[in-house]
Amino acid sequence: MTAKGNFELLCLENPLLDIQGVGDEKLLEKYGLKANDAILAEEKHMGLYEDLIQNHDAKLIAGGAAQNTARGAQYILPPESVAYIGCIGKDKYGETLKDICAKAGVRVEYRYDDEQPTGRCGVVITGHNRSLCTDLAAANCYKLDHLKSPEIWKLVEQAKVFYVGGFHLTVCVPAILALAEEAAAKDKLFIMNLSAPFIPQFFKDPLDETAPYWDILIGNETEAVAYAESHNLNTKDVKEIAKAIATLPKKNNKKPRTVIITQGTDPTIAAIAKEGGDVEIKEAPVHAIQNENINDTNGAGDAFAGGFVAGVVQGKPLETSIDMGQWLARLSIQELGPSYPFPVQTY
Ligand code: 26A
Repeated sequence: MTAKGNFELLCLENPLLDIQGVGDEKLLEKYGLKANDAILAEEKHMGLYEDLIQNHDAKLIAGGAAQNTARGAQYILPPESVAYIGCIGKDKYGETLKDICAKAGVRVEYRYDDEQPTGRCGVVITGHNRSLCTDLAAANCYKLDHLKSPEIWKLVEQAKVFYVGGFHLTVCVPAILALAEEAAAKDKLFIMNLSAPFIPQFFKDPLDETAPYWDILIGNETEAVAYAESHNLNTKDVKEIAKAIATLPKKNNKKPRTVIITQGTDPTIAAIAKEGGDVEIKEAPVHAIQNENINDTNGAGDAFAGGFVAGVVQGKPLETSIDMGQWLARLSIQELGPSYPFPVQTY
């Protein structure tokens, strides 16, 4: 008999269908996109999705950052370990997402919106960069009521670790805080991801509201620098930024905070707060992957988070969890979009 999980990990964020195609400088320019960025779509971006499908041989793939992370964690953990919550529309794209998550073994509990279609993310690949342009639609309609419904709240109570994408700060802060409070009250683990530079830049207040609850914060180097800028930390040094975040006031003082900052192929930084205000810094090298083996980097950060969180759920030492993140990111980079290889490989 194979061991089964008990939905220890609960993830919340924005379920999206990725519409991913290979583009060029001209396509980026046409829609005013940066080569490596993640933004919310405005009116001027609405033609991008059809453009990708018609002219760039775009593929439809499951996306949504934390949904990618949920599938990644479940890739490693025993069956029935991971549940995921978000909002989709009553349409074909939504059913596609549901099917892909079911195949990945993730239990999804979507809220279905009556009016909005399932959200989509236009992904423009140029070389090793990816530009993400998201039309949230139904994903923007997640409601606290859904989380608080008896059936879903049971899953919340059952979970031991919560993972929330920072992208959800644009959607439903009360739901994030409800999970954060549950974690703090019952000494569970609350993990957040900074998700994109625009989150600390333009959603600073809701981000800061969640900060006291972060047991673990994950981000990359550009997000860390954006955080430092919006919080006037006067440094671009990733270690200094990680230290500053690690020592922010904390709600649950039984758990010291850890901050993990990835830096592409440069070493991953971990800042671990110690009692008395000290911070320990660790560095973990990335196992580089040969250029010709790279498919695309869409979802690499989500995969890192998936592997890392799986390690955390299994109670592995920090170094091992980081290595599991790097391992899964390396696998995902070799696949099309935020996907993981089949047959399943073991860490
Ligand atoms: C609110 N925004 C902008 C978003 C996203 C997002 N997921 C949630 N909310 N913008 C892009 N993504 C997802 O990020 C993954 C790559 O890291 C994309 O769907 C893509 O799968």
